[in-house]
Amino acid sequence: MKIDTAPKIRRERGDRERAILVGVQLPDAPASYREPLQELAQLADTAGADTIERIVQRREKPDPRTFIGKGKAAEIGERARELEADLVIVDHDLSPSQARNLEKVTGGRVIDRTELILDIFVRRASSAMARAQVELAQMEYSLPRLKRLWTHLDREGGTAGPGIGARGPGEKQIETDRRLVRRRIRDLRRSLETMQAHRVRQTRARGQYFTAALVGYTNAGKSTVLRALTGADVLIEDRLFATLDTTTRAWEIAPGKPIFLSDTVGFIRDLPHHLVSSFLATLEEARFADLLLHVVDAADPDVLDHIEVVEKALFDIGAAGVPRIYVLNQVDRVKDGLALRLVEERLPEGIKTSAVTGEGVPALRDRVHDYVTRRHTDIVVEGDPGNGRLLSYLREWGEVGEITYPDSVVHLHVRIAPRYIARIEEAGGVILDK
Ligand SMILES: Nc1nc2c(ncn2[C@@H]2O[C@H](COP(=O)(O)OP(=O)(O)OP(=O)(O)O)[C@@H](O)[C@H]2O)c(=O)[nH]1
Ligand SMILES: [Mg+2]
Repeated sequence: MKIDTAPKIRRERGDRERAILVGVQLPDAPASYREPLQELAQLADTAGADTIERIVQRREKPDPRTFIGKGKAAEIGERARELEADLVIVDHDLSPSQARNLEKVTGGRVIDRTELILDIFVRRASSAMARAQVELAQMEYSLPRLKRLWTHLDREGGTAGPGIGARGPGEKQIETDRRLVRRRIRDLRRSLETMQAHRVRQTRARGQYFTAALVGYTNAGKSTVLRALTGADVLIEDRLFATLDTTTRAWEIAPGKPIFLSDTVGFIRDLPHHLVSSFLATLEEARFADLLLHVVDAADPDVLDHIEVVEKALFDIGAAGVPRIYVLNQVDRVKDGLALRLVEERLPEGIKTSAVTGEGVPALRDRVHDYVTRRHTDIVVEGDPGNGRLLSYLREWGEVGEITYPDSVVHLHVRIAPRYIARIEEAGGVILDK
C-alpha cells in the first residue's frame, strides 16, 4: 500500500530540518497570543525541525483556495528557496485542497498544524495502545487526502482527461487505497476495542481504590508532579507531548493509605479531533477518576488561555463533572507577580507548587488527603472476633477507633469512605449503624 505514514519531518542521519513557520492572524484570534508562533515553534522543535523564519499575515478571513493569500504564498516560496528551507509549516488546519494549492504556489513541502502534531505523536508513541491510537488518527486524517499522493499519476498517465466518468489509473489506485485504508481503520478500531476491554478489567481491579488523575496543558509539569508526589520514575522533558501513555502509580497519601494517581496525555489548543477521538480510551482515565489534579504552568504568559483549553477538553471527553484540585505549578519560575495574581484570582482554591524545588508539594498532599477523607462517614460494624480478614480490611480502608466485645461478637467503630462500605459485608461484617 502506498499510504505514506512515515513522519513528515524527515530526520535522517540525525540532522534537523529547516522550517519556515506561517500564521494568519484573524480578527477573532485571542489577544493573548503575544507570540503567535511560539507554540508552533515548540511543536516543530519537538518534531525535529528548527525554525528559521516566522511569517505572520493579517487577514479578515482565510483564503478559501490557499488559506494565506496567493501573493503571500508565492513570496513565502521565494523566501524558502533563499533560506534553503526544507518545509513550510502552517499554524492552522488546511483542507486537503488548500494544502495541495499551497504546495503548488510555494513549490515546496507544506504541512499543517494537525500533521505536525500527528507527526510528534507518531514519533513518541511507544505502547501498543498509543501506537494503534496514533495510526488510527493518521489513517482518518489521510483518507480524504489520498488524492494528493496520486495527482501526478493523473498527469503522467495520459489517459482520458478530467471528463465525467473518465478514470485514469490514478483514480483506480485511489479507490483501491481508500478501500485499504478503510479496512485498516476497521482493524485498528477492533484491536483498540480489545485493548480497551483489557484496560477496563484492570481499572475495575482498582475499582475499590480512590483514583486521581493529573490533567493539564502539555508541558505544564504533570509528570514532574507525579514524580514529586509518588517518586515514580517517569519521562520528564521540556518538550510538548512527552507523555502519551497513562502511567498509574500507587500513592500513599498517609501511612498505609494508598490511592492511585495517573499521569495522562496533555492537551493543546486546537488538538486535532482525530487524535482526541482516538485517544479517548487513554483519556478515560480522567473521565472515571474520583478526582482530577489540574496542573497549570503558572509561569506561562498564556496560562489563562491554557486553563480554558483544558477545561473545554475535559468537558468534551465527559469529565466536566469530576471534582478538581488546581495545581499552580512552576511557581519558582514566576517572574511577573501580577500575572500570578491573575491566575490566583481565576483559581482561588489553587495550590501553589514547584514540583522541582518541592515547595507546596506537602500542601498538595494534605489537600488530596483531606479530600479523600472528608467524605468519610462513621459507622459501627459487627463481626466475629476471630475474623482477621474483616479487621484488616477495615484497617486498610478506614480508621478503626473504639472496639467493644458485647456478647460473643465484636463491634468496631470505623471512619471510612462510602466507596469501601459495600465490601465490608463481603469480608464478613454487618453494618449496624450509620
Ligand atoms: N522550574 C520548574 N520546572 C518545572 C516544574 N515542573 C515541571 N518543570 C519542567 O517543565 C518541563 C515539563 O515537565 P513535564 O513534567 O514533562 O510536563 P508534562 O505536563 O508532563 O508535559 P507533557 O507530558 O509533555 O504533556 C520539564 O522540563 C520539567 O523539568 C517546576 O515546578 N519548576
Ligand atoms: Mg508528561
